[in-house]
Amino acid sequence: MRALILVDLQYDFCPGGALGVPDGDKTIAVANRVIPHFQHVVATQDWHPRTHASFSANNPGTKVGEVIQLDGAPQVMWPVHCVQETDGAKLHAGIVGTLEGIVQKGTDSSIDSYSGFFDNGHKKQTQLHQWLQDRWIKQVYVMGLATDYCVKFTVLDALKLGYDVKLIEDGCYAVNLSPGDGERAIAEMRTAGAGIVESGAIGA
Ligand code: VGL
Ligand code: ZN
Repeated sequence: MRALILVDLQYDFCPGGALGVPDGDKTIAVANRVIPHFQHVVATQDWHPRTHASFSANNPGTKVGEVIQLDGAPQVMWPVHCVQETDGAKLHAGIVGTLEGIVQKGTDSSIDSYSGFFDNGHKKQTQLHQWLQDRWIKQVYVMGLATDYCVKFTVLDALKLGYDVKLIEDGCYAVNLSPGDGERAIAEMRTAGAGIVESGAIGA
């Protein structure tokens, strides 16, 4: 059994949003093209308390894009984004079809969570692995925002958990804090064992 994982297709990651990814809204048409090919579709949702430690605004003296040490690990300072219950945190309403599952992440204010499976410290799991296990899913197709953060870490964790993973390359866009981050992320996912596919090649 296979599933489609839609990563963080939220307004704050689309152009005009708090952490707008260039062309991020182009993922929606890709999602709508591939959704009908999957029996199981699950979306992740970045869902932060306003006090979240990844926000530059909560770390006085820092600037957006800067990397600080947070509990001994590097942490990028982000603009305030995907705050629980705000419009920017909503999944894009242009997604057509039913999402069987929604997995929220980044809900602990003290630690960031790029992956849909674990927080960045790998201390706590979300329900995503169990959700997939409950449905006998062995293969996951992953697309969404952003290539160089949440998509990358979701793919790498899925591989570590033993899933056969396909990245839908044209369904992903990158933040590119440094030019080339998106390309490097794709290379890293490929090296780790992910298959790289285009949405047009996905059939029943
Ligand atoms: C993301 C930065 C901060 C993402 C989430 O969805 O890639 N990036 N929070
Ligand atoms: Zn976030």
